[in-house]
Amino acid sequence: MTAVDLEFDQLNSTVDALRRSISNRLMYGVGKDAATARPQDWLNAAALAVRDRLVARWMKTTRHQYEQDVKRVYYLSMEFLIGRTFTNALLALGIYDQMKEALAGLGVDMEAAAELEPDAALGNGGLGRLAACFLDSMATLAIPGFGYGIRYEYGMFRQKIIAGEQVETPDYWLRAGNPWEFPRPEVQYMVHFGGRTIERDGHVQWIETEHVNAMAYDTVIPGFATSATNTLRLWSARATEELDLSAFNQGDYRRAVEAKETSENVSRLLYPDDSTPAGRELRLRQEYFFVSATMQDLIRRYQRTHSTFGRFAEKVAIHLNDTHPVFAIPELMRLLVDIHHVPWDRAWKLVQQVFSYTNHTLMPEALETWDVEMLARLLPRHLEIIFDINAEFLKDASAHFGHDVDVIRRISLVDEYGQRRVRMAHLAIVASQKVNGVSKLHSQLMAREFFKDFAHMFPARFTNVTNGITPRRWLAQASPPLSALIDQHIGTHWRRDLFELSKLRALKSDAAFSSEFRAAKRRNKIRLAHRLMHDTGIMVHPDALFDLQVKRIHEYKRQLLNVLHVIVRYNRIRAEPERDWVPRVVIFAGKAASAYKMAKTVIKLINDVGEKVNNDPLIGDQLKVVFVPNYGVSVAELVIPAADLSEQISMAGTEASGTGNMKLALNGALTVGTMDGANIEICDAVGRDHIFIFGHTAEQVDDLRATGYRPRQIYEENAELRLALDQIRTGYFSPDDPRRFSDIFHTLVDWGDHYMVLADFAAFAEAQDAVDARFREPRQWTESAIENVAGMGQFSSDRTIAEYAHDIWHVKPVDVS
Ligand code: GPQ
Repeated sequence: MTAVDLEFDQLNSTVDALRRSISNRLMYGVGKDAATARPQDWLNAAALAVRDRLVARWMKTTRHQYEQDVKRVYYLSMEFLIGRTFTNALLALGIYDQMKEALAGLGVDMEAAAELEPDAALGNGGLGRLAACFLDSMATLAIPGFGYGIRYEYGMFRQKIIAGEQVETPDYWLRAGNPWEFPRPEVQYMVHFGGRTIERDGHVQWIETEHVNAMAYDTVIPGFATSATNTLRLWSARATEELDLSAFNQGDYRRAVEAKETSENVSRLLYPDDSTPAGRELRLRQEYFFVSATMQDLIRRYQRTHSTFGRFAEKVAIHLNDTHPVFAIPELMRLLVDIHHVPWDRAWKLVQQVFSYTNHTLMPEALETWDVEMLARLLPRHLEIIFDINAEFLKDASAHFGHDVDVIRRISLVDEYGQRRVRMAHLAIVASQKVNGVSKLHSQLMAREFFKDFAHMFPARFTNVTNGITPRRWLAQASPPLSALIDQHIGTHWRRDLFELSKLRALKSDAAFSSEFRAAKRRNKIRLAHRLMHDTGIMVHPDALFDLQVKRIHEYKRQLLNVLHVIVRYNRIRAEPERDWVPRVVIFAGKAASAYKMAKTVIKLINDVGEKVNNDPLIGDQLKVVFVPNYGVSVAELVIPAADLSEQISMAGTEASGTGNMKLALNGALTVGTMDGANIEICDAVGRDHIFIFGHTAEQVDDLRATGYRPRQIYEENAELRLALDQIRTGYFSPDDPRRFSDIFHTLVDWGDHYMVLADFAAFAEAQDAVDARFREPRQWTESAIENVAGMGQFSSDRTIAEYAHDIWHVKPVDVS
């Protein structure tokens, strides 16, 4: 920042200046006066005052980007799981304390008001939250980037737990208005569907289509302690004609409105499926809708300063966050070839230079494919383009592999087994200059197993970029007590350089530091205990070990393994209630996809087990089981800082990376985990002595499957496990409906136990015994916790983004000084 900017910023950051701004914004922005304002109005007024201060930086960054004609990154994602913005923006601007005082002067409790802000929950889980962390890091590192996505009117559903079951309610997050966004009615693009193609004058035309407009909404993304910002541009569907006038004139008002409603449905709601493709027509429309608008927008931006496409690849990098935005590839081809009349070969070269793709899962059932017939109906021109790309690709592949029909069938962009389907991951790989996985193990499995034919053809294309998380939200904002303690000892710079945390290692045996460290954790546990009491009526003791498994409910993540251990522990305590057990609070949180029956049954089982355990007078405080409803970014910010133990227990080879594992370790929780995803790198970073690793490795999983896995044998041989499973099967936890959980039993014992829960059970229980033993030694435990925090440097999303910028996008920070 220049001296003048700094002075301007400082003037605007005083308590007085803020108080004046808030009063102004309340009056002229919200339209209320102090006498009638409700807390929500004050929050909106304060948010507008903050936004005003961001806008000055935003304009400046945009101007510098334009003047320096920088290369920009376009980060395309169907999901951005942002959470709340208010506190985050205050911390980024360095005006948290001033704002608190200004609001107090107006009679408003800032922390209470901040709780009224709804989460922007435009995502399902890890993938969407990763995109949000990336926006934060791109802005902080001054990487010229745009996030592009969909402005869903309804975000991730709200989860209520009623009688132990998940009940979904709609999340109309825009109800009270959204002070962070700027509608851009002047930025609209038409998006076409349906119709057919013809050839005229040597060019293909796509005709007789229906259409909908995509209108832009922009949100400023502040960088932390820098004047650099970025933009998140989300598209909202607008009917191309307000009303179908012919219907209207014929007196059919209902039909006139209906057509408008239908076309605007495309941005109405987020599909609540995590790692499972929805495969529905509306989903396909959503995917195409947002990438078409985005490609048109970025071409227009490029053409403002360039008259030919000669420098396109020097100025543009387009990143595909999983396969959901992959229609951007044929759409860019269509725009270049059909609209801008670039010859096919040249257009294809450009495409291959600008795109890059991140894969986020290898589970076969999670890989996205689209039915050829549906594509022919909805996107006929794109299907032709995909076929043409495929024809050329298969020629190259034959040249590479010789005429090996098996290989050709495996790698074709079109799956010809049964009903023909386009394989979106294959299209992404063929069109991208770089393809990456999200942890070392995941990237290895990708190149050596799942996409090995592609890796053989294009060895230089495959790479790894391990995920990361933003320390601003996940430590500075989520845990004020721990951040303040760290600041006192090593200064505040860790927020921008997380490797600074390694300095904490020198303090790990310092008795005074350790006891303050424990006190910080305890404050976070008390904060959570109050909320649990309030929300669930369950009383927990802050001195107990807080054991967290918080993530989407999925069989591969193995919440069932955790529940089985809880039941075994319960039985053990009941058998010897007088022994001095390590008291535990086992906390679960997470949503189940609305159509995922087994995941919903797991939620019910957790709640039924909790009901039994929590009300058993023999157990008392030695064991509590809590299901925290409506897991999302804000709930995560509350529960993660309170964790002692982090459960990362997916079957090895299934969790691409995980990012909750990083957030929990950063907050001083010890991990009990399998050698899966980023757990392996966390293990290396914190040291084998400070993490509890158990279970089959990915390789051992494969071997076990190859030699014949027999879960029933394990059931028969392990008495404790057998008792727990029999209790589930016979209704011990569900006396009102004894057969409620019989499918869970059979899935594990008789139907193959696909995720090898029983195979890892004994090792898991042993690891949990080691956890208890360590927890009995508070000094040792705290030392390990400090080692965890100290080792998290490499898991900052700043490191991740620096790698993408340097190795994949080839973009440099913009100079904003
Ligand atoms: N992930 Cl494919 C999602 O959250 N949703 C998805 O649709 C897919 C992946 C997760 C993945 O399961 C985690 O292991 C990763 O840490 C996360 O993406 C971010 O890469």
